[in-house]
Amino acid sequence: MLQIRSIVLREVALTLKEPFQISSGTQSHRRIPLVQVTDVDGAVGWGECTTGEFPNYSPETIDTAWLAIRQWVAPRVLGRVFAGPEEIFPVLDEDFRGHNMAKAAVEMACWELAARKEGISLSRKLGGTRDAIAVGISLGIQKDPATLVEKVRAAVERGYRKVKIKIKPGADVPYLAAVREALGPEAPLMADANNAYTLDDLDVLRQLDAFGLIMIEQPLDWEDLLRHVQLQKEMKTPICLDESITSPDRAEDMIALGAGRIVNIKAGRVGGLRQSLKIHDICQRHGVPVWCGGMLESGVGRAHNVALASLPNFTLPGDTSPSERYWEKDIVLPEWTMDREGRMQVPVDRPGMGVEVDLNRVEDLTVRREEMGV
Ligand code: OSB
Ligand code: MG
Repeated sequence: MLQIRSIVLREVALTLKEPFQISSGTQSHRRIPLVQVTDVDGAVGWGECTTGEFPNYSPETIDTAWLAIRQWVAPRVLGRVFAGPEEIFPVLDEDFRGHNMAKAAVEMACWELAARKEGISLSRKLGGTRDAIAVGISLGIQKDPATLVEKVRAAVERGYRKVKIKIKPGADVPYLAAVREALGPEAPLMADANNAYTLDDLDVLRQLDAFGLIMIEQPLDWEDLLRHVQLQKEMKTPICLDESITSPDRAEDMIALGAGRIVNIKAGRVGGLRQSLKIHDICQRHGVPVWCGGMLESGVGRAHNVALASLPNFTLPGDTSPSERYWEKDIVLPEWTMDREGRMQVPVDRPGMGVEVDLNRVEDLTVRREEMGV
């Protein structure tokens, strides 16, 4: 049984070690909403809202999520008796469109609480089977190909199992050509366009086939499956969808239509862990591999990603880099680490998310706080 008594929403301000540029914008700082839920027995769970500051990735932002949690999400969850966290999403879904990241932040905190209370890891609560996960890195757009080559080289030397390179028109073919040339045919590379192309760019996109990429992520518009179908027919490189997959139905559509061959699962984007598990299962049934995306999360969101990535059909390395890739100091203890072979341990022997929130540090970094309770 799960009954939440209070929800504390905090916005923490963190500075990235280096600015992160994607085709639709650059971030150097992160404003991160954290959710702390407490149940009627005093048990606690943590979640992170993966919204950005601007609506350039999805329509949601930090501020719309804050409003949605206060106005619509919290009132549906507080005080209500659920058999378990899997019952939360359906309640949040009823006559309540969109706001997936706001819904997910609270839903995920409840999963964490439930796992902690049962004394099992979040990984095992979700059906995870791995003790360690293979880790990739996502590199932002760089000022020139030479700079990118050095970043990719350093990432491969550090042990990352997959290097994702952000691309956009004007920073694509010569950049990827330089990297492939310098790192050789075996380097595990992929590209992510964050919707930057249209079918008018077919010539450029077809040239990407020459680079032996593991996949190209979200080349076309986020609401567009049909043009991805057309593009996948024209390209050898598997298309992976990120922004387009907002629900289990969209994943089914992708598979049925042939709009892509791989799915990037981000729990925030799809409304939480229940929806993520459904997408995982659908893809597994169809032989479609999935991997865990990232949204430059703090150690809290990362914990959820690590747990999710421990499920069996997460067969490709995720954007689940260790804390040191993003922050001088993370907000959890211990921090997330990766060995020289690009492996991250899943904390299966610790209850819940397996790390503790550094509350003093969180208080220091908090710029806004709101408590909701029954
Ligand atoms: O498209 O995967 C993306 C970050 C912000 C917005 C969109 C994306 C990303 C990343 C970051 O690629 C991956 C990470 O968290 O390391
Ligand atoms: Mg992406």
